[in-house]
Amino acid sequence: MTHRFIQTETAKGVLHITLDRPDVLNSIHTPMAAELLAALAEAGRDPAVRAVLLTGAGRAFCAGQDLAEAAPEGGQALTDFAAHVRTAYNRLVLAVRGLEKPVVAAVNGVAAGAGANLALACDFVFASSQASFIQAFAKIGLVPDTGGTFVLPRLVGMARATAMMMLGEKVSATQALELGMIYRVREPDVLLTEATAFAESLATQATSALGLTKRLLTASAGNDLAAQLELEAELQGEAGRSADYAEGVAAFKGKRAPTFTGR
Ligand code: T3D
Repeated sequence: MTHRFIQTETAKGVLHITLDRPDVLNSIHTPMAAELLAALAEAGRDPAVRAVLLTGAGRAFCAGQDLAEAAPEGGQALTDFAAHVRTAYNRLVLAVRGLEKPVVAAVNGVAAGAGANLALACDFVFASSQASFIQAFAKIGLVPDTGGTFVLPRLVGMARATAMMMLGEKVSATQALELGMIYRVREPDVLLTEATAFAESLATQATSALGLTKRLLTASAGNDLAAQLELEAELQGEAGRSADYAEGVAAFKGKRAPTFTGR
């Protein structure tokens, strides 16, 4: 599939998605959101894809909503933000969280507004030591979206999330790591290589079990203990019927490394 505003390539089981509007710091407009949604849907359908790596072209990861689309000079502004958020950002977050394959973000530079929260929706966030995270919404009179008010308090606690979201201050990659917002910080020259190697390694693991694990972790936010225990039992039943479970146990007994197929 050809795209105009993202690049995609599959190699070694990893779908690489690069947000590709570097002149506007990969800010998201409607056509880019549609391409990203289509790529994530395809990742779910394609058994050859066993992990996804999301990054940005140029010096930024993503500056959030394209403000030239939202409020164009002399043009037609977006008037119904609620509808826009529902059709673009809500769907993107649900696509990332609903994709039962690991999604790794390689945050190569600034991640602002919806761009920051898109990164935080991913399963693993690698960030360049030059990267930063900005809950930019309050600075332009908007509220946080793209799942930020759900994810960020769970990652860093309510007090810090409130400060980030009400003050809109820049959080460096190092601070983000210390606060438990992200998984790894790497120097800019090795970020993509290391995040790619990590995603390729994930793509050799028991993909269906990782996908079910993701479903459990996502569900845990809304379940009570009894419901979560029941879901664990149900999904363990599913995992126990997988080819990867049979292979994992055979490999353990044979004292060899497993060769998982993802099924
Ligand atoms: O619409 C709805 O449905 C509501 C949903 C909203 C979701 C959201 O994401 S709201 C938040 C939107 N994003 C922002 O408010 C961030 C705006 N950008 C910035 O604050 C800064 O650009 C950054 C802190 C991210 C980076 O600063 P800096 O100094 O490194 O770069 P810069 O010079 O500001 O930007 C470089 C270029 O990118 C510049 O264009 P130019 O002057 O070279 O032609 C700038 O206008 C452009 N750019 C940056 N961010 C955006 C953008 N263009 C359009 N939309 C952007 N979000």
